Amino acid sequence: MAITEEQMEELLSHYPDKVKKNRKKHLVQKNSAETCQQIEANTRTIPGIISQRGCAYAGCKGVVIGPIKDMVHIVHGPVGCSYYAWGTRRNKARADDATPPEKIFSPLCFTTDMQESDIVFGGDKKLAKMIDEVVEIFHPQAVSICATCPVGLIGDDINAVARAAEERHGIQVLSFNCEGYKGVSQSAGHHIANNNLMEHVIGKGTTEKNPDEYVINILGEYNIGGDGWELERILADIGYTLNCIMTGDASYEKIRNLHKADLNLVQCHRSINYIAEMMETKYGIPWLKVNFIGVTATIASLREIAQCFGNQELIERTEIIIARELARVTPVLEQYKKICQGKTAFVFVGGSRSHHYQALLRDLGMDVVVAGYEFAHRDDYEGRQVIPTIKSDADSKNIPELHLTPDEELYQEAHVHLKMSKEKYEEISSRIAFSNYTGMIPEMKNGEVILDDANHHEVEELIRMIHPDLFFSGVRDKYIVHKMGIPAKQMHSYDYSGPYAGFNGSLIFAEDVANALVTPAWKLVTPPWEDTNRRRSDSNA
Ligand code: CFM
Repeated sequence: MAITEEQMEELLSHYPDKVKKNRKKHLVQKNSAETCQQIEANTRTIPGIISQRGCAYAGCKGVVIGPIKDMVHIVHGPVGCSYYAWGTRRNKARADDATPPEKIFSPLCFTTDMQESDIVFGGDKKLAKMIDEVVEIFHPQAVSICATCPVGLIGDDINAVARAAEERHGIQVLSFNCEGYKGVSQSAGHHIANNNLMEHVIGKGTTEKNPDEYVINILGEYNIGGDGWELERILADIGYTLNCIMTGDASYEKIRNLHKADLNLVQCHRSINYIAEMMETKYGIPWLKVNFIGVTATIASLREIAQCFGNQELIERTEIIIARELARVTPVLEQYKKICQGKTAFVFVGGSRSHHYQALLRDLGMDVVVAGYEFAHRDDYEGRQVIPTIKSDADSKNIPELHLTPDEELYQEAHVHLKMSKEKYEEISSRIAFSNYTGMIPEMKNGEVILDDANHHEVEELIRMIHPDLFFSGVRDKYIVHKMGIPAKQMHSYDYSGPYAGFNGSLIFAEDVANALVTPAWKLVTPPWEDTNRRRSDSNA
């Protein structure tokens, strides 16, 4: 059910003129007749509007750094920044040959718990003492320090503290100046984390190349609800060596050896595209955008990966695994599809899932009538070809771009990484789009709405106008939508469910969605727009 032009107008009509003008640029209705529709993104949220975004610290510590399991991640700041970011993302980790259970620190919460006296007299001594304690008690492989807002305001030199601690303890201590205000959203924190890891960790492991044949990394996969483990299962069955999933269930040593892969797969483009790009410049490793959410998308990605290596045996093995998995999941999915077919969804998540989950919802016969991102950039909506045209403002200039050059020892051309002739690589590149992402908008259907940096008002109005059958978003708006009589699924941590990736993930997702659609609970709720008594009392108030 497409939304009308009048409804779009009504949605914005509540704003003062200046705000209306601004928000209009963040709201696009898909028009298939236009080849490249532009949206405004990654700009500062209008003060006073409560949006769904997080902060730079959330993107650095919470998203990219936090899942590295055998490092201790110290949050330098008041206790709330650490406590409220603790464990909520469900990035799972488990022990393995290299990481015994006592070396898994990612579920724990470490903070300097800055007090007023630290703000007045400086918190650096407290931080240094805490690193000493952490090393003595936990013996981590490495330590990270993530700064929250007050640290930047009072000017604690966390880099100097980190350097001194490295000398005292002989392990790496990484410092991230990811103060919450460093950007317009958590996206700034991704970039800060990417830069620091690239400069100081990646490539510092052994320099020998992995001798296995098809060595891959998955970048931007954080093992939420165990997603990464399902991908590991499928890829290992096909015959790939998974060098590292970054950073879901990753160890420090694996990140140091990230450069040992032949090919980088990029799942979440938003949070990790900087590393994919920088590794291509420095090591020559090609990267491929994939999507492992949904059966159709997973199959298409698996076929593309096999094509990248151009090996017939690998291509055949891929088909065998696809056939095996399809035989198992299709009959079950068909049953769920009977419930889901024709239903509509509104998907509003961070910076990549609103695109990825459209593939899975389409598998189930559902339409996504509104899709939006909290903090994506224009390239995530429109495709990477727009990157040179994106205007950088004061906020985006806040984070330095690293200018890397090819590594003298480790750089190899892409065809050498993929173990093929230059001619063959060129032939494959004409079919496979390496180093590219086409974005979300091109895949959406006419009339569907694309929404950037939504706020509560817009979410509520859109829900009221289009009455989707399901709402996928975060915990901040989930309960409001519940109260409007519509089931809402938490798409960041999957509530308590998952994995949702790959073949097994599709089954679990389909079951969760079907359950949400058929549960009678929603029929027992009277949505406010249908409750005439309530309407009257509201207007009397
Ligand atoms: Fe990438 Fe993510 Fe996402 Fe993201 Fe996030 Fe997340 Fe997300 Mo929550 S890295 S952009 S900063 S896919 S935590 S695992 S679900 S907002 S859409």
